[in-house]
Amino acid sequence: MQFKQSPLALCTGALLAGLTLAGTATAETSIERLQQDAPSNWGKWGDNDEVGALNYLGEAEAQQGASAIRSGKTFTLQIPMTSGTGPVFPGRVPTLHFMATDEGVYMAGKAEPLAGGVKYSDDVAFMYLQGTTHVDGLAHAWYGEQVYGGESSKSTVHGHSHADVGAIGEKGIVGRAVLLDVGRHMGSSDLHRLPVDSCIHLDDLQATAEAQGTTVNKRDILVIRTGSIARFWDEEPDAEWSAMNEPGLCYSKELLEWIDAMETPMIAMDNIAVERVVQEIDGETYIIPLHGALMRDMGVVLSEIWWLDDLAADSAEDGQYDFMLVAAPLKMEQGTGSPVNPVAIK
Ligand code: UVW
Repeated sequence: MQFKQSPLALCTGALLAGLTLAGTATAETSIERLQQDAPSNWGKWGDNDEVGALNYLGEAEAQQGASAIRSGKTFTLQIPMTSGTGPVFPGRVPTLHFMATDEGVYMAGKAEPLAGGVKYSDDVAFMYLQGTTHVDGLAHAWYGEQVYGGESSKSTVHGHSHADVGAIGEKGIVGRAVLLDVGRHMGSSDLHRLPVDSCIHLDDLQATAEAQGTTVNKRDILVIRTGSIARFWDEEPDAEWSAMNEPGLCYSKELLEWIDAMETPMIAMDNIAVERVVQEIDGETYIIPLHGALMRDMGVVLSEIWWLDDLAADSAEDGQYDFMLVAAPLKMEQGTGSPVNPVAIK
């Protein structure tokens, strides 16, 4: 499976499709049929809600997070932003970083030091907002003609007027998180990685928690490690690996029902899409079906491309898999997603 069009071309195509379909009924899609009896949180937090399951995180949950702090050790969980390179979803390009002002500009006589002699540098970045470790706004993925909460998918045109990432930036993400190191529990014995093409199911999460001695509480943020994203920095890159065959969660009704019952506010992972990008369900091929189920229907916030290897190595050593998580996406108004550098405090 390959993406042959750029997202911009896809966007234009979608707009054209929208124009030609105006006024005509749209055929029911496979995901619409699949999700008919699946959990939905539309309306649970009011008609205009834009942050979904993050509503589960309040003052009590922030205190739960603080109670998980034992040593005070901190870990930053963003990958490095290196100009022109980095793991991104197919069709996106990594961040490009340019210097606008530096010593070279002064040397060329194109800028003068400020009065008194101070000089300064400036820079500019061109970036997909999902081009590094990021949090997705709830309207970032949808199916049919409605985004999270039932708002029209036309609310995404020219910027999200509903459920943008700015709403999540406004709220912030603070709570108790648990690391489920599936890569260590079920993966290779040296790098503790899941093989390509692995599907993570609910029983894998539960077995990992049990092996770690970790209790997953209601309203915990789930941080799931596959070991996958680290392959990008291997000295000898794994030719087998691509975004399309990365290990990730796989769709099942049991998984959705467990996440619903656990009141999970957010799922963060060290892969490109949280889930296996391409999945076979009941003999049909789906691409990112959990984005439809979790994000659009349940309002569960998804966050990807996390750097978890240092935190995981430390947790394997001290046996502490719960921690306080603080993550503040940018208040990018109308944005689909935002870069984030989450901080775990143990
Ligand atoms: C897609 O998977 C399309 O987007 P994201 O990486 O933000 O989830």
